[in-house]
Amino acid sequence: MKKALILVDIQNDFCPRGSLAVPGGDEIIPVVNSLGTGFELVVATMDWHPPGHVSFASTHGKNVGDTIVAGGITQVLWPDHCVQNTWGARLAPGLDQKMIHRIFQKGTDPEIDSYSGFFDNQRKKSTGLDSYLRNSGVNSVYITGLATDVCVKFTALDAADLGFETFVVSDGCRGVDLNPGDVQKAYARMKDKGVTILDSGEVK
Ligand code: VGL
Ligand code: ZN
Repeated sequence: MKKALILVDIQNDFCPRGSLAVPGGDEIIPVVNSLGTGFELVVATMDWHPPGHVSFASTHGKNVGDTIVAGGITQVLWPDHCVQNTWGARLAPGLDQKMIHRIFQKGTDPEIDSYSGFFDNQRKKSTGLDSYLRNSGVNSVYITGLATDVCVKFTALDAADLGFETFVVSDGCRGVDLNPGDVQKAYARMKDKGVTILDSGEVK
């Protein structure tokens, strides 16, 4: 049994002063830092968009929260966020970066968004996270990060689909709740998929 800790998008733009601030996003940092000490393998994903990305409302002259169809799938439009090589895209300063063995960038294709840390939303390309975990002998993954109802959710659903025993550490996550109830629905959907939701105190 080898386990890995996955840190999803713990970046400035998802923390309180960021452009897509997740309420209480920075509160997960001490939880994640202390959790990391119990893991042999820690990986991180980073939302890493080029300017003018398809997921930005500004790219289309539309409002945040509007939807468009792009590449045959529905795309929710967000404020500009996690633009490559900007402050907002950096990992949150309080995060203990020494524990991170490898970083996987996602959302780099200007035309395709990527919520999951494993695949883009059209499932065309892999980030390499799946093969990295497999080659490292990992069979169970513990997921933390931002945001519960977006990237954490899709990362957990893909992990379960790929056959990893999948845990989401709830006090190591915070959600956007763009529509109130999204976080609750996300947890219900993850549980349906066989994902275990637990508290950091329960991680063995
Ligand atoms: C995310 C919205 C847009 C996330 C990324 O990391 O949860 N949410 N891009
Ligand atoms: Zn994004």
